[in-house]
Order: sequence, then structure tokens, then C-alpha cells
Amino acid sequence: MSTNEQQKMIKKISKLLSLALRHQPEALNIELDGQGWTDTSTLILAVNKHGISLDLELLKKVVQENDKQRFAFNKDHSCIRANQGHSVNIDLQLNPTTPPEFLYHGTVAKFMGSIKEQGLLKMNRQHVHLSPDVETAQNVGSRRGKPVILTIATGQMHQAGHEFLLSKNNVWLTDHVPADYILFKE
Ligand code: HQG
Repeated sequence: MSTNEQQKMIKKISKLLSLALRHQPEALNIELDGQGWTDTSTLILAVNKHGISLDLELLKKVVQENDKQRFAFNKDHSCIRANQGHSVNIDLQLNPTTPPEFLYHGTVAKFMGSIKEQGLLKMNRQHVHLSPDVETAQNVGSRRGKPVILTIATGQMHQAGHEFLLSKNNVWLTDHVPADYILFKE
């Protein structure tokens, strides 16, 4: 396989893993435990049954080379999970962490009316996702169109008792951002 073909295959596998490890484990007929882990060898077999050739070596590449570090193995590589982004109900068992004074959220203009009223909601996911810097938030927002970047007064939120988690791949997670903590420019 050429390098280019392998890169395409790695991306395809990564998308399938995002689906199965975050949203629809039934798509691969696998099960996630309470913390989102699944057995590595079962996953490899399931991907093979799905018609995609995968072994541990290639899976390690998928995990290591992922642009957003979406997946992680446990220490002995016997289990794998998504680092964040789940819609299925699991507990990542991350420790609450003090956020910086400000974090960022990338969205698009059509959601702004609703966001001004309700704040940021987790929608289909388990948490609201916040980015540590404007550039990352821009990338998140541009998935949906021209990005609008919101600055969130996360230091104040934390002082007011809101809990924050930091995923292994540096995404900040919280339950809800009330509109009062969003610094609207207009
Ligand atoms: C919006 C990707 C109306 C919110 C990214 C967003 C991220 C509201 C959308 C990760 C709203 C939800 C998460 C409200 C929030 N009214 N719209 N009150 N509150 N929204 O995909 O943050 O590539 O669930 O602004 O890079 O966009 O998958 O969340 O536009 O890290 O690894 O509702 O997903 O990572 O969309 O993205 P999402 P998100 P991956």
C-alpha cells in the first residue's frame, strides 16, 4: 500500500472508531464499559468483520497519528477508548480541574440567538466542549461554516461552583455554560 493509501485507510478507520467508541458501539457490535473502554482484540475482530483489514500495529498507528488524539489505549494496550466527544452515557472518570480564566467555543452565527438565550448546551454530547485557544475554537466552528468564536469567563464560572474536566487530548468539558458567562461582542 502506498503511503497515501495508508493515510486514507487510517482516516477511514479513525472515523469508524469515532462512531463506534463515542456514539454507536452497535455499529460494530461491540460494548463499552462504564468508562468507555472496550477490549482491543475484540475491536480489531469487529473492524475486520466490518470488511476492513486491521491489526494491532495499524491500530497503534491510528491512535498515535490521530490529528486530535481522539483515542487512547490503557497501559498494556488491552483496552481502547475515545478520549472525549461521547454521546453514549459513560463516565470518563476525569478529575475536576481548575480552568484558566478564559476558554473558547467555536460555533456559527445561526446558533447565536439560541445561545444568547440558553447559554451553551451539550446538545447530543455528554458535555459542552471548550477549547484552550482561539485557533482550536476556530477549527471547531469552521466544521459548520464561518466560525464565530465565543470567549467564556471560565475562571468566574469555576468560582461560582461549575465543574470542569480536562480530557487527555486537551479538550475542556463542562455541563452547561450559562449565557451570563459568555462575553458577547454584540
Ligand atoms: C451548538 C469535534 C443552539 C454548539 C470538535 C455546536 C470538538 C447550540 C453544536 C467536538 C447551543 C453542538 C465538539 C444552543 C451549543 N443553541 N446551538 N443553546 N449550545 N450549541 O459537535 O463543540 O472532530 O456536539 O455551538 O472539534 O461543535 O469530533 O459540539 O455548534 O472538539 O473529535 O451546538 O467535536 O471534535 O455540536 O464540537 P457538537 P462542538 P471531533
